[in-house]
Amino acid sequence: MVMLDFISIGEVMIQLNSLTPGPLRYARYFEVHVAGAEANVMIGLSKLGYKTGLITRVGGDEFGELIIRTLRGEDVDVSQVKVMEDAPTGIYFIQRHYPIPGKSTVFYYRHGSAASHLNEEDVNEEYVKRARAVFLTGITPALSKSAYNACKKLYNLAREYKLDIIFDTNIRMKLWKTPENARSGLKLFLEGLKILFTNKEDLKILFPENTMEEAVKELLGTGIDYIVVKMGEEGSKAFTADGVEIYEKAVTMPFVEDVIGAGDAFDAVFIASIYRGLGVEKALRYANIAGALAVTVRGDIEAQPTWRVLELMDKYLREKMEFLR
Ligand code: KDG
Repeated sequence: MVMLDFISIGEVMIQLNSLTPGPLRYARYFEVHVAGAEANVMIGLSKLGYKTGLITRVGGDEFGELIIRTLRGEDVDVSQVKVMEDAPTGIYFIQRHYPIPGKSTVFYYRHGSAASHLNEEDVNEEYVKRARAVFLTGITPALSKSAYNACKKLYNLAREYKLDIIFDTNIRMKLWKTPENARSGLKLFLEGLKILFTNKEDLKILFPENTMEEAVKELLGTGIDYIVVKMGEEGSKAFTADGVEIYEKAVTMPFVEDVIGAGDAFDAVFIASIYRGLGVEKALRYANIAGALAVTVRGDIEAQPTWRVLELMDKYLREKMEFLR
């Protein structure tokens, strides 16, 4: 069995991204992409030289075939991908720049999809124990009770075998339905983490009584090494167990095509940079660059950077700052 650096569990879908901005009722052309938060992060890490794998289910249809080919093409291990003949591959649509210019809205058609049937049997102990780290998000546990149990098994195995656990809260209210469901569903996954990615809105759902600073303090108390709060156009903050707090301004791009997937590109680069020993400041800087690059294209994975692109962009942005000074 292969030895992998990072593994994850989650749904990969076909993304139908409207070619024209504005309300979908007027959209006539959609572009096909392959995306899903956990797959996006595995692909992002793969582009940065890490060996990754994904546990998932796809339908026995053409879309499932496309997903498997895409994962393979991006060098993500697909040995734990099951093809289900009696359930479809999930799809979703993206509406861009409406109602708010610069923002996108997601419409899911994933209920009853193959990946919503993920269950504990899909999590193979032999596969998990060979990995170095496990990446989980708050999306997969919201897909169904059985998918929740699969995530719980993966999380518990990771703890048992002392693998690093990285979690992105990624609360999708369209899936959880109520903040209470999200809060009670996700509490279990917040202990013993190496890295926690979150945002202000998710922290408010998870810790309704606390300010962001109080929530971060409480989480750091559970032994998390790094907490990263992604704030979109406002930049991002990283907090470490040894008391370091860093703020990095967002990198603004001259145009925005589609913001969906920026957070995943951010995660992949932050994780890769930490594991490469670049330090938290550089990790945050590179992650912001990756998030900014992701919004310049439709699709989540297409603009994810290599190290060379990160170095180039970093240099370009610094020179631009010097020039403007
Ligand atoms: O982070 C981007 C993802 O949210 C998007 O690609 C779709 O995976 C997705 C989801 O479940 O929302």
